[in-house]
Amino acid sequence: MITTDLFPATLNPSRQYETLCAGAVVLRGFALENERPLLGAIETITAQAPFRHLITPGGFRMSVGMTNAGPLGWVSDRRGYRYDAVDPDSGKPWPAMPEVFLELAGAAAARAGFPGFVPDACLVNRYEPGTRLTLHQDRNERDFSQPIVSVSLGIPAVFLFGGMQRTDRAMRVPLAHGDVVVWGGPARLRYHGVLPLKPNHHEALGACRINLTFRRAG
Ligand code: MD6
Ligand code: FE
Repeated sequence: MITTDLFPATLNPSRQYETLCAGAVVLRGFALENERPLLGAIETITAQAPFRHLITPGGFRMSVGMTNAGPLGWVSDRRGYRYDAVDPDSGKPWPAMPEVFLELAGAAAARAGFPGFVPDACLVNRYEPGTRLTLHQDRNERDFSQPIVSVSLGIPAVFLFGGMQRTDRAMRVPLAHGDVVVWGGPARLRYHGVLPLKPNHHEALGACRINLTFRRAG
């Protein structure tokens, strides 16, 4: 093989598609083509439904800032985790799912072997240096046969990718601007999280990482 060092990672065909385990892949740079429209759509969403720090059922303030787009939004409070059609801060429906989000999520899922994915929820997460997400499973969705598509933008992060038990040893997967992780089938309920972000700067987003997580929730 002569491809290894001739191209940047995002252009190198041999590195575009990385399998983490059965059902989970990283598509390097998959979102770069749509960078401008994606960032524009995030501005539109956060103007209507600003990032906020949710309270966990146990009473802790999450360090990740969150908001949503689409028919359903993921929320947490003292009563638990759930999906809701209404933004509890405004009392209004969440901002519409942008067309560029639907296209990107559907294309990434298809590339990973999950054709026909039409998300009804996009959780928008904002991380600043020091922010982390502890190991968890995504299990508030109705249908675990549907995958999850996760888009990383802005400063890099290390994604923790564990097993079916919280105590299983976790892989460390570095994620950069434009990388997309798709997650489904036998991997759908694996524990995962994000290590505390290191101080850094991104030309488009400053000292911030934004993660878009697409689900079929309802
Ligand atoms: C994040 N992601 O990357 C948080 N969940 O900021 C998640 O919690 C996540 O990336 C399920 C599948 C992929 C993910
Ligand atoms: Fe998750």
